Amino acid sequence: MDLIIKNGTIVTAKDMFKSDIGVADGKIVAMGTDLKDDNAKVVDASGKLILPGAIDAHTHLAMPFGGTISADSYEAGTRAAVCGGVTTVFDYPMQRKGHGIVETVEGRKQMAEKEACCDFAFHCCITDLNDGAILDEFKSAVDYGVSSFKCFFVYKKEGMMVDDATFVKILMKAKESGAITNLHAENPDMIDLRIAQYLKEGKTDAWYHYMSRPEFVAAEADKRAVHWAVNADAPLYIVHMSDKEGLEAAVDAKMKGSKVFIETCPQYLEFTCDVYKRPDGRNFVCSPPMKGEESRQALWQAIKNGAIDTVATDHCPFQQSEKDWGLNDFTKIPNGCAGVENLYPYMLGAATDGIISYSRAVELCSTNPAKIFGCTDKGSLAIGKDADIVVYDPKKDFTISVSNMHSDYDHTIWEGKTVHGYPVQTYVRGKLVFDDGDYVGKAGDGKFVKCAPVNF
Ligand code: DUC
Ligand code: ZN
Ligand code: ZN
Repeated sequence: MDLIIKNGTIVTAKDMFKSDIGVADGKIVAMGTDLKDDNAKVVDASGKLILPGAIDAHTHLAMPFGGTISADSYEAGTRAAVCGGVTTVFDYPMQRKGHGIVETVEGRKQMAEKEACCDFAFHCCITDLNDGAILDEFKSAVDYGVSSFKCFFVYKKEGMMVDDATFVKILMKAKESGAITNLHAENPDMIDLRIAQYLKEGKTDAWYHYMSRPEFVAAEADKRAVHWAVNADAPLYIVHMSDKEGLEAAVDAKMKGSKVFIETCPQYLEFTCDVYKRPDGRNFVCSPPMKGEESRQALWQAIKNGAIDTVATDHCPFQQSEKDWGLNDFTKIPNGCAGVENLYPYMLGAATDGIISYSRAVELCSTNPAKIFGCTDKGSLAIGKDADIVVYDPKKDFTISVSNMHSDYDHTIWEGKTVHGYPVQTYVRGKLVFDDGDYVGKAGDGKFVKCAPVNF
């Protein structure tokens, strides 16, 4: 063996137990007590929890958006990821009119192969069916290793929105091809109507970002998406769920047996729309925006009772100077916030605080995303799985600040937040990449994760 992590407590989505863990050639090869091998490096993890690396199922790295490019490259974003215990990210390449899926993803894959510090997979955003050719390509995309496609109900002017007919075609073809459809659900016409009204009235500060897309604007789209998925009998994954009414509709469909999966993000669990009243409110501008306290509570309830399937970040940071474009006009603020380094500490911190169990945090951040998106080698600590391992110290408190993060952005919405418990080591396929506060890996360590076809 190359590595033995001894005396720790293993956490799976189901239980926790004392065990050593042995690694060879990037895989977990042994679990049990008193593992020995004179050739192996031995790490004493007494008092620590041993977790599967998190899978952040939602990032936008180096994404052209809002008149600029998101501030974290594949290198910076994945460097930050491993320093927060994330060992795989799912990024979102954007297919455009006239271009194919594999062609689009291949370009991003080549960029990531050079830069990535953790493993990476892709969901491909579909913005145009190219007269049906894109639907015909779904099967080859799945064979290539991309088994999820994303649609936007918003971003009409940006040429990213799909209409209902296109959405239903994608839902059905994805199902037939062994893929799942992801959706960003907000109602674009209501947003445009409300923005126009607020700008006309001279209401231009960040609060009106929230006011132009409040709860009912997301809820209509959540319900419409669920309606079409139920009727098409096709799997649907709603990204960044933020509102109570939409959540309830999705949970209702799920309870009745439909394959509706729900993702939320730490920012919707931590903050409410009140952040948009702060002097730095523009820094919290992302879409969908944070909602009211009732929604925040409902999301936590669904985290606790099992109704939410995954927590991911929608990591899409922009620099302060870019956020400042919207000082006098909220529509000019590039949408997105940082989060990839905070995901696992935040959810595990909720476990340390007794709000959820460690197993539930692992299920939400690792085991479920692996299952839903066909990462067959990842998502749990078991013999034969990739040795993506996080050593977590439940006693180490950590106060988040831009100065102790490992991204390229220059501010964070998480500034000053203290989490109880923190990762102390991260291994990607057996290689130590984060050690006691320091990044110790190198760009290019990360590998493309070929996702298996998914069948629900
Ligand atoms: N929302 C964001 O805030 N940023 C990136 C894309 C998105 O849908
Ligand atoms: Zn989105
Ligand atoms: Zn997103």
